[in-house]
Amino acid sequence: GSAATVIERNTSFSTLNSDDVSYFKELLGEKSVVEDEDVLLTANTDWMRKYKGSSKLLLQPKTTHEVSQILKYCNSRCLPVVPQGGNTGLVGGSVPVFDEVIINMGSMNNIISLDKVSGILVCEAGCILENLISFLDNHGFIMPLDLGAKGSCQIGGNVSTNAGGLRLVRYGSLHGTVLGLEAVLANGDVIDMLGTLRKDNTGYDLKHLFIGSEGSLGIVTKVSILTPPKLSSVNLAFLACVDYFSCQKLLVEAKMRLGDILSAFEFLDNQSMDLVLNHLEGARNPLSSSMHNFYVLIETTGSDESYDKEKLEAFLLSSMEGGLISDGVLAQDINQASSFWRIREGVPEALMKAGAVYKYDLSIPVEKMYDLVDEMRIRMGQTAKVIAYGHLGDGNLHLNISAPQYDDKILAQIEPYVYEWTSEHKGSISAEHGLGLMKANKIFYSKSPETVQVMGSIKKLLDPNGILNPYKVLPQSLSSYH
Ligand code: FAD
Ligand code: 2HG
Ligand code: ZN
Repeated sequence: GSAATVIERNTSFSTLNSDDVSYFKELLGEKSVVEDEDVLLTANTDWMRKYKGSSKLLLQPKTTHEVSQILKYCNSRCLPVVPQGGNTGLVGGSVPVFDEVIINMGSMNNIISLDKVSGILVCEAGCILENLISFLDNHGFIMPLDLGAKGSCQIGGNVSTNAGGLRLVRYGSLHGTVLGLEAVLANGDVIDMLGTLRKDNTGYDLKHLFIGSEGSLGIVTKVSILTPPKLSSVNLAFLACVDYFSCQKLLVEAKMRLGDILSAFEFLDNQSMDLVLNHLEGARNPLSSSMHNFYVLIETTGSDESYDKEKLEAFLLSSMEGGLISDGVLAQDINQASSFWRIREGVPEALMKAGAVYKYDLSIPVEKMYDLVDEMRIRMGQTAKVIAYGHLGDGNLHLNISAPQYDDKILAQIEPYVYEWTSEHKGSISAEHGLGLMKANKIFYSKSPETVQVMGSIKKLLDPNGILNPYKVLPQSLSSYH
C-alpha cells in the first residue's frame, strides 16, 4: 500500500566499493564524503517517509567542477546517482530506490550576482528558496515563486521539478522566469546555458529540457532567474464560499476585476480546514463561524496602497452582495497575513500528522475539478478522508486521501480510477510535483506514446548508461536500457 510499484535493480549498474569511496575522498576531501548512518538514513528517506532507499554514500560537491568529476567517474563505473536538493519532493524522486549514490547540492549555495537594473539573479543550485527570498527582499526584489517548503527546498530542486506554487498565477512558470542554467551531463560535460537575456532565439532552447526533468537528464548547478520588483502594497483576504461553483465564479470575477493586481488565488475545502485545525498547533479559523464549505485566499500585490485596498474592498463587497462569498476578512497586518497563509500552506504538514496519505497533484479544467472530489468521497466511503485544496487560479487540484494507515485495498479504490478520470477530462496527472518514482509508469495517462518515445531518445542521448536518477520519470521499459 505505500510505494507499491515493484522494481528490480538494474543489473548493468555496478556496486560501490572502497576504491570508489577513496576516489571521492581524494576528489572532494574527507568532509564532503558522508558515510554516517544517521545522515544517510535521513537522506534515504523522503519528506512523507513513504519512500526509502539504501544508499551507503552521500557526496557534497562545492563546485561545478566537482559535480563534473563525480559524474564522469560514476558514468565510467556505471554507478547510479540521485541528485538531491532539499528533499521536499512529494513523488519519491529525491531519494534512492536502491543503493544509488546521493549527490547533495546543499554546499553549492552561493549567490553569484544580482543585476539591480534588470532584476536578474544568478546563483548556485543549492541556494535555499527562503534565503533567496530574504536576500532579494533586502534589495527590493522578490522571487517569482513561493511555496510552503521554502525553508528547505533549493532553487535547483525547484527548477528540476518545475515547481509551481503560490505565485504562478501572477508570474508564470519557471519556463518563463528562468533565463539560463548551467547543467552537468551524465558524462561530466558542463553545459553552459547560463544566459541572462530576456530574448535569445539562437537555436534550440535546451535549458527547458532541464526545467522539470527531475534530475534525469543532468545536474543543475547554476540558475539565472528573472525576479520582479518588490511592490509596496500587498493585501490578503480570507474568504468563505457556500459551494464550489461560487469559488469558480469568484475566480473568473477576480481575474476580470483584480487582474492587474491579483497575485494568488488559492482554495481549500472544509475537510482541509478541519484537518489543519485538528493537527496544527495554534491554527484557528480566521472566520467566526466554522460552518463554511469552501475557503478562498485572494492576494493582491500592487504599488498603490490606497488604490489597491479600495479596489479589493469594492470587489469583496460586491461579491458579498452578489452571494459569491458568504463571509470574509482582510488581513490587518503582516502577522495576520502569515496566519492566513499558515492555514493554506499547512495542509501538507497536517496531512502528515493525520496518518497515511495518498497524494494526487492534478491539472483539471476548473469547471470539472470538484466533480472528481465528490466522486472520490463516494468511492472511499468511510474508509478514508478526501481532502481537496490547491492552486485554483492555475486549475491545479491537490487531492489527498488520508487514512489511518497504508492499505492496498484503499490504494485499489483510488488507482487507476483517479488517473483514468483525469486523462478522460484531458487533465494532467502531475501538475507541479513531477512524476518521480510514484508516477514514472503512469506517464501515458498524460502523454502520447510517440511523445514518450522522443523523451526516451533524449534520455538515451544525454545519459546513455541511465545513471541519472534511475527508475524515475520515464517508464521502466524506457529508462533501464542496457
Ligand atoms: P528535492 O526534493 O531534493 O528533489 C526533487 C527532484 O529534483 C528530484 O527528482 C531530484 O533528483 C531533483 N533535483 C533536486 N536538485 C537537483 C539539481 N540541482 N539538479 C538536478 N536535479 C535535482 N511543489 C510545488 O510545485 N508547489 C508547491 O506549492 C509546493 N509546496 C510544497 C509544500 C510542502 C510543505 C512540501 C513538503 C513540498 C511542496 N512542494 C511544492 C513540492 C517540493 O517542495 C517542490 O517540488 C520543490 O521544488 C522540491 O525542491 P527540493 O530542493 O526539495 O528538491
Ligand atoms: C501545496 O500546494 C503543495 O501545498 C503540496 O504543492 C500539495 O501535499 C500536497 O498535496
Ligand atoms: Zn501545490
